[in-house]
Amino acid sequence: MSDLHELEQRATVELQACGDEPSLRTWHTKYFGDAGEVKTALNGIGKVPKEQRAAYGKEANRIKEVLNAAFDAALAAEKDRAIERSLTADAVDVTLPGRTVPRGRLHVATQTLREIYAIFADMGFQVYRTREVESDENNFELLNMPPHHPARDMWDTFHTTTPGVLLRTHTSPGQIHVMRQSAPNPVRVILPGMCYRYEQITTRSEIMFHQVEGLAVGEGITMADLKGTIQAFARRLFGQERQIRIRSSYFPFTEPSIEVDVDWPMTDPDAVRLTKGTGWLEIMGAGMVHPTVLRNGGYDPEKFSGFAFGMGPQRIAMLRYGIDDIREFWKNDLRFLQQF
Ligand code: FA5
Repeated sequence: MSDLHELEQRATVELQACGDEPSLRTWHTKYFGDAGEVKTALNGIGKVPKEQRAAYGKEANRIKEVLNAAFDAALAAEKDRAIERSLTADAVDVTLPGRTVPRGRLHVATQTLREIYAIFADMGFQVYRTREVESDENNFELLNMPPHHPARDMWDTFHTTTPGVLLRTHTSPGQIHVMRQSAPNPVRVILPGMCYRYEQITTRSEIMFHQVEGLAVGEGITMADLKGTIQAFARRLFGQERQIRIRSSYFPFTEPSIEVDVDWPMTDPDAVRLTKGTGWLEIMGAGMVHPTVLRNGGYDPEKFSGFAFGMGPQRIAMLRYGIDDIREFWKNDLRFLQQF
């Protein structure tokens, strides 16, 4: 019994002397570890004379409870003190004004693309994405431009080291992908994405630029549907007052082919430069899908017809905001980007 009381006293004094968490842990191992003194004392009950065993056991258990509770309390108090110490040592000055995070925004090209998606979504067009690295076959041949076709001169591009694999010059090869996935069901999609051309960079032409292709294939689709769709689109994007002009044109993959211009009021000081003095600016090429292309896409041209268009959102943004140089789009000059 006296050994037990000596143990209790010694353990209590040592516990009070512990000044941090590691010393508390060491104390705990010393008394409560596998070979700890409290455990040893409890195990020693067998050596106690039989008549004292009950009292010894009771006392040993009481001491175990008391020391355990004292340890828990000391550990909790030490943790509180540690928090207190860290708060005063690394004090945060809550009165300091916060650092402002510069607010980003969508690129003007992305904003224009999203406006275009929204307008066509209202007209029931789905957005369909296709690859930027294309085969010569999809970019040219299946669009009715076999090797050596003179129209290929309009669309020179960057070729990869793999023969027949190139960066697409327009979004039109997407037409082939969509048709082959959908035939013989009707389709009504737009295909936005980046295009690449090996050409002279000027204020109006870049070597990489976006296009938004449109394609509708079904039974009984006519030029009137194409005209109506383009007109509705232009009204939404440019407002009721703007006029559009449809000119005949040529593309190997549409027949007949057209180009669409938007009027640019000559009262605007930028008009002469942007429209080369004509008062009109081209925004897209379009036409009725050529029977050969329909066939390449898996549709019977006797039964199905369709229209397609391809527009340049950068040119559209230039028109709307009076951006006088297409090179601004990829310069990443914040003074330009922050205006939109
Ligand atoms: C084409 O690329 C045809 N694939 C369009 C088409 C699709 C016709 C479906 C018929 C049916 P074009 O080369 O004209 O056509 O380009 C279409 C539009 O892309 C142009 O009106 C212009 O807005 C934009 N664009 C063309 N080249 C550039 C360039 N270098 N930089 C910026 N925009 C360009």
